[in-house]
Amino acid sequence: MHNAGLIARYREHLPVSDTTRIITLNEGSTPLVAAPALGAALHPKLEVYLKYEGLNPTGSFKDRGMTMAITKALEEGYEMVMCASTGNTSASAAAYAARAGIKCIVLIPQGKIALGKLSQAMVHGAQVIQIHGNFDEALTLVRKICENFPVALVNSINPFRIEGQKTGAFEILDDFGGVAPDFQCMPVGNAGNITAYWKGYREYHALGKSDGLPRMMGFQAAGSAPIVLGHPVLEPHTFATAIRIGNPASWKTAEEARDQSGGMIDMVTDDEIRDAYKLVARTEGIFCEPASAASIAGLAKLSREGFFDTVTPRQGDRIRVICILTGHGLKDPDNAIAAASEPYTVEPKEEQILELLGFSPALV
Ligand code: AN7
Repeated sequence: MHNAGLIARYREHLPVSDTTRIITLNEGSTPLVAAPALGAALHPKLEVYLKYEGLNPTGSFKDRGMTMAITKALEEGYEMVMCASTGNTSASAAAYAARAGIKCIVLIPQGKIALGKLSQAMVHGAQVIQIHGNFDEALTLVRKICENFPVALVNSINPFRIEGQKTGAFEILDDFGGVAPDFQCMPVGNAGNITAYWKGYREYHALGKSDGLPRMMGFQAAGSAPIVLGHPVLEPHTFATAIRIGNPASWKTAEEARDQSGGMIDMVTDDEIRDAYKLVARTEGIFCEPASAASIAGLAKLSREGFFDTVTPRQGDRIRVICILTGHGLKDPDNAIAAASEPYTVEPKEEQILELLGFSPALV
């Protein structure tokens, strides 16, 4: 079936009318990839699936929310949108605003944005403003400006963003024929996405389109873990810059998702994230950005700690876990190269290459 975007696919569940002009890049309907090798490497009871959100048009899950936010901004007559961003929101907002023919302003923390994301915002013609400050400070400024001027705020405090993003849960349930997974693991930054998924899961369940609800497991980076610590972090740090957020806007609804689902919000160290980032790339051939790997790092941590030893699967004999891989690995080439070993450099001579491969030229 032709994918005409998630508003077309889930129109009946979204606040659009027949006359709404839909701004879409045919986002959504991303692959849910079975990850048997990864699952086996973590815990024998696990059946792991990866929701590969990096395959959205601008390379992250933000496109789900942005198709709705830009569509509604246009419908409401705005000619300018604005966001604070750790990178992916700005890339997505810039692309959808370009498609809608409206102006986009992005506020980003200087020097803390992965190269791919910055290049996207720039190439799509957004006005990029770097601040000597962090994401939380940028968001405070954006909120204030959008309150007082005719500019639509397209961060995830915009309820239309959450509406669009909840479709990720619909897709997972549709892929499984209405059987809810046991657990969903995902990174938590500003906490919009965990809020959105939980909303999506609950809505499908209420409509009888799902046989249950997953337990929501959110993971913050240890240097940026306000929800785990129970207080804002003034100077958040982590190499997973997408989730370098110290005071999440959707803090309360993230806690609701956790508590209502019987889940948890925990933290993982940068080393754990880095290991998970390499593990999924090498065992499953899936390249996600560091923040996304927090979901797998969290799953690995729980597996190691014996969390799953006493869990009874909802169905069958294995525990079904979805990890949301929120962004594509190509977003952040610097961290990819830093996490790998240097390539060899040789003369264009067969012997030199054979030597590296451990093949003996004498045998030819
Ligand atoms: C790859 O782009 O906040 O908990 O400004 O880019 O919904 O914030 C990005 C967040 C996870 C966290 N994974 O999601 C931004 C921004 C990736 C991300 C998150 C982000 P939320």
